[in-house]
Amino acid sequence: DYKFWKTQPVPSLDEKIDSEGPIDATKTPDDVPDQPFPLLKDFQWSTIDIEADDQLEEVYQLLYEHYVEDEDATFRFKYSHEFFKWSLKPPGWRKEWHAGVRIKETGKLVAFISAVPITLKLNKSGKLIPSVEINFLCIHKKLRSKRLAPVLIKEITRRVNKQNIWQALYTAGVVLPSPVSTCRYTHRPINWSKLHDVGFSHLPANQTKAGMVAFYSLPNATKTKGLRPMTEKDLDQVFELNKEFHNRFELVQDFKKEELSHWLLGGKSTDSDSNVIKTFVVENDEGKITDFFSYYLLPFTVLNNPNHDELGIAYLYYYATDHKEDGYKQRLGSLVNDALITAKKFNVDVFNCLTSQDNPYFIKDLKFGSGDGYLNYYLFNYKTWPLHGGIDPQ
Ligand code: YNC
Ligand code: MG
Repeated sequence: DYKFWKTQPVPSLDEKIDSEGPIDATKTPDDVPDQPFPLLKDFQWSTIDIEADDQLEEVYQLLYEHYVEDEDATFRFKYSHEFFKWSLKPPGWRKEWHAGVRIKETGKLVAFISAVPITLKLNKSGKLIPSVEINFLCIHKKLRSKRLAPVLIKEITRRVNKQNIWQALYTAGVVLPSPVSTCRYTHRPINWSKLHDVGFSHLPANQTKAGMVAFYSLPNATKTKGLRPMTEKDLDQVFELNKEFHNRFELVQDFKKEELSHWLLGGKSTDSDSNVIKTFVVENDEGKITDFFSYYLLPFTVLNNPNHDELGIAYLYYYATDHKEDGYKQRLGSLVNDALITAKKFNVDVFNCLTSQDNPYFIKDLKFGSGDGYLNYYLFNYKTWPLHGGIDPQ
């Protein structure tokens, strides 16, 4: 019955939305308590300095052991140090927004939650909303169901409010009051044999393993003329292309140029040598960037398997094209097919995408199959009509 969420500025599940805007009355940072929310006596707050390797390693260990798993506990997300630096240190990041809880006596890190700054844009109203994105909420398995999560959420809210920010975006597999959109995960096997070995993909009746491998095989060379990895020099053009393209969608992140650089090039200033984020552009004969696509790499730990301990996974991220109307859907499809091909080089076993953006246009053709997982998108302290998109492709 959402004892905690009922007390928060979010629409209830049965609420009819008839207006857009903040839910809470306007406040100022001075209205917000200076002191952290109290914890039970054996615990203490600890701001994590992720620029210190040993502290980053503590977050890594906590999430490695205790973060999101699939329903059967066969796989768990495996974030790397580099991934954390990419996702927790975008331009404008703040140290106090990486909040941990430690056991007083031993100093052991047992819980974590993070916020990073983003600007949301609602294209219907044109509103720009200074916000944060909340991620990596994690509590040690032995401390579950003790109502610690609400304390973490209230404390990160306090720290964000102190900076005069009152809205947040977050996603979760669980249903809470109330999703602004829900997307489904889809999966495109790259290395079907391995996916089958670890129990991720099943052999359909009337099929052979060799047949499945053949069905999913991809050429070695990409098809789009002028395709190459993005570099910092492409940033101005990619920025404009992305901005224009994002007008298609109802809720987007409004990027400053240096933010886009961070999210697409991984904070590397000279070239795109990040191991986490891969971005490719298409340059035509006149030197114009006509398209780009990107994906990030986030493996799964395979739990309890004698032959494999890791699964390579790519997630489709941002893309844009200047192709319009007739050629549009086809162009998207061939770009993403090239994304699949480039991903083979990075030991990707499965390529994932959500039913967000215009992904439903190519999901079936490119042999993505619907998964069991859904991802719910939430806004904190902001009411808006349910968004379109996130259509189920099957
Ligand atoms: C969840 N994922 O409903 P009610 S996603 C939010 N997001 O509250 P307890 C969640 N709330 O129903 P546990 C949640 N999961 O009574 C549960 N809840 O109102 C709610 N898993 O607390 C739940 N990471 O401490 C209930 O539960 C209350 O010990 C129960 O801890 C939960 O990062 C959790 O899936 C998820 O580590 C920490 O199970 C734990 O079970 C765990 O008794 C594995 O909590 C890892 C995992 C979640 C990944 C994520 C986004 C989080 C968003 C949080 C909300 C942010 C709001 C905006 C704040 C900033 C505002 C500004 C400005
Ligand atoms: Mg708890």
